[in-house]
Amino acid sequence: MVRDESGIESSLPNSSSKQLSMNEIVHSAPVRGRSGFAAIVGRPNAGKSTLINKLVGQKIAIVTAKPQTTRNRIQGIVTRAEGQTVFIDTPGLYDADSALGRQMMHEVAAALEDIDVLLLLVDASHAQTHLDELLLSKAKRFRGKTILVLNKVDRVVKETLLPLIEQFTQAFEFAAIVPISALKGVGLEQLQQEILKLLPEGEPHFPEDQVTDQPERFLAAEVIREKAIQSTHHEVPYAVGVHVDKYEEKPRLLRIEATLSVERDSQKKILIGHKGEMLKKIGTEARKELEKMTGSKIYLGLFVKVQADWRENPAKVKELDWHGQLEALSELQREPGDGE
Ligand SMILES: Nc1nc2c(ncn2[C@@H]2O[C@H](COP(=O)(O)OP(=O)(O)OP(=O)(O)O)[C@@H](O)[C@H]2O)c(=O)[nH]1
Ligand SMILES: [Mg+2]
Repeated sequence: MVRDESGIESSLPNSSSKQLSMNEIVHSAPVRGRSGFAAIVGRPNAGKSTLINKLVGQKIAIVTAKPQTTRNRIQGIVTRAEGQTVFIDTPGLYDADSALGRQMMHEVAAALEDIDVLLLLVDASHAQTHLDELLLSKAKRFRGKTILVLNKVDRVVKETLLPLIEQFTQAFEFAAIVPISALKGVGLEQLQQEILKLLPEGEPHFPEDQVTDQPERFLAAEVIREKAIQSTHHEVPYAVGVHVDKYEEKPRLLRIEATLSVERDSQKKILIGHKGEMLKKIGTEARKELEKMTGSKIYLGLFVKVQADWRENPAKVKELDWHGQLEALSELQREPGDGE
């Protein structure tokens, strides 16, 4: 399962974690695998989170049929004999129209910093009359190599795939073009091989059993948000923000309390539902999934509150960003009893 130690520490390179004795230094040949970072960038709903989950082999990012599901960048770490690839899932690219949207696009920009390979993920099953210039501009501005990944080929016939490949080939010099189905797991081995070829030689950045930089309490918030998105319609899915207030690991019980924020009273009513049925459904679905993921018995308490127009408020948007929350938590843990 996802490691739940301080995400800050676990996101540090592990190269100094083991002290070698002189004997080992003399006798063991250095392991020179490949190691680096690959960001997955694409339009909303293209299948970026589905892909990262499939590559990692477990769920670290939530997936829904509705666009704009992912709001923060998340790393998914894949370690194999040939090397380690750190994949970065990102929010889908769109013309941001709110403080939340701008924060999401900032997450994409942050994911592109210091990476080795850019993966442009395109939904090949989506009819495209003209080339996606916003997407291509990311590749044009990126200084490293870009791989074009054509997803959802399980839904596409060859006759539509070939002209699409031709169109992209004319527009940009990709290091490789790889058709895949993230959902069915088709083409993923070829994709991993193409990425590994482009990564520099080096030691892994993370321990080999680590799969993500996202601590469990934030994955819990995301799973709750996934169930809320899947259960609601119209503007409600986009207006929901989830904050975990309490995450207590007792010997036989994991106690989670979380608040779902919406922007209006009408949305609160929908989320709670008739006699509380909607909130109960969301809670039961989230609890069952989290119990499977953690292997623990879970008590899940959910609350709903209205924070008017929170998506337009940069400070409120920041509160829901888990990278920022993590920094605040580690500050809190450092303060008492540090003696410094
Ligand atoms: N048929 C098919 N559906 C897919 C494939 N990959 C993803 N999907 C579906 O596409 C929808 C969106 O998938 P996500 O993984 O959430 O897409 P995303 O790019 O992360 O979306 P945002 O986070 O909103 O940017 C879901 O319903 C997935 O099941 C695929 O290879 N084939
Ligand atoms: Mg996503």
